[in-house]
Amino acid sequence: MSIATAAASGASATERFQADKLLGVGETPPERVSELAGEVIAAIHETVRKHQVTYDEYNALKAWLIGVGQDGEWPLFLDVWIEHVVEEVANADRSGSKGTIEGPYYVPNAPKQGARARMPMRADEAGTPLLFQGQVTDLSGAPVPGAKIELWQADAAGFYSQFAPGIPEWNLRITAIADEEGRYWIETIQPAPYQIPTDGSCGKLIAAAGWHAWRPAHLHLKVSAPGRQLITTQLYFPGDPHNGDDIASAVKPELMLDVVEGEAGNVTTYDFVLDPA
Ligand code: MBD
Ligand code: FE
Repeated sequence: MSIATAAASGASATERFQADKLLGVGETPPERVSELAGEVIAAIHETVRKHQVTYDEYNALKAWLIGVGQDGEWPLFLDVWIEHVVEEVANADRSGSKGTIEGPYYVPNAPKQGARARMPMRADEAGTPLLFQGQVTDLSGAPVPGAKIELWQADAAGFYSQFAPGIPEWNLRITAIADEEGRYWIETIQPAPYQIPTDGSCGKLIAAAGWHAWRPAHLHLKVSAPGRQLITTQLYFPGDPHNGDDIASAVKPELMLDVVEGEAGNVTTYDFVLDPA
């Protein structure tokens, strides 16, 4: 049986990033590169002086940085510890739904369904059934017909398809198209909290620093429509022990779901408001 390893999921995340994210990225002007790289390097010098960093510590850092690359964990490291501030800056001017980080496990072009949809899942998929429903509107409250809702999530063991072994390719990944009133209903299951792999370099940093390795359970979304700004976000479940100390700092109060327990499973309603493009 194949088991989930940091190196395998890291390699997949690195390949995914190289395939999807580098197209159409323009060249950064040299003045900008010089300013940004120069300040980051100067901040490191400052830390070395302030804390009188030794050669042993410098070599430990060097070994760790090499290991992050060898494990393919740069996507994980950057999205857990850096992306939330990039998102904060990028989305500061929006008035519609709150965004948060994308993370390393998005895959474009998940199977398309209509407004009444069921996540691709295994016949015996574990986890509490969850009906995730809502409506997409614009800033004036007018429905956005045919809005595209991309939803991806971990399974009830905390693993993502295409990044952990033995899971069907599109498991718990979907592109749903809202109806004429911007409404959607997606049957899924409640995801489990996500633990940063303990056997890779990010896990080693976490252990060496005495931090915890957890993200609270979450749904990932990209919601979009022609003439509107795409929003990338996540939604969280009340009562999760890590809602208050997400290692990726990606929880916001506006992103907390209200989950109602029913006979056939749980139901949650979340409406999205899209900013104009
Ligand atoms: C995840 O599931 C995630 O969403 C982020 C941001 C980082 C690591 C794992
Ligand atoms: Fe995630």
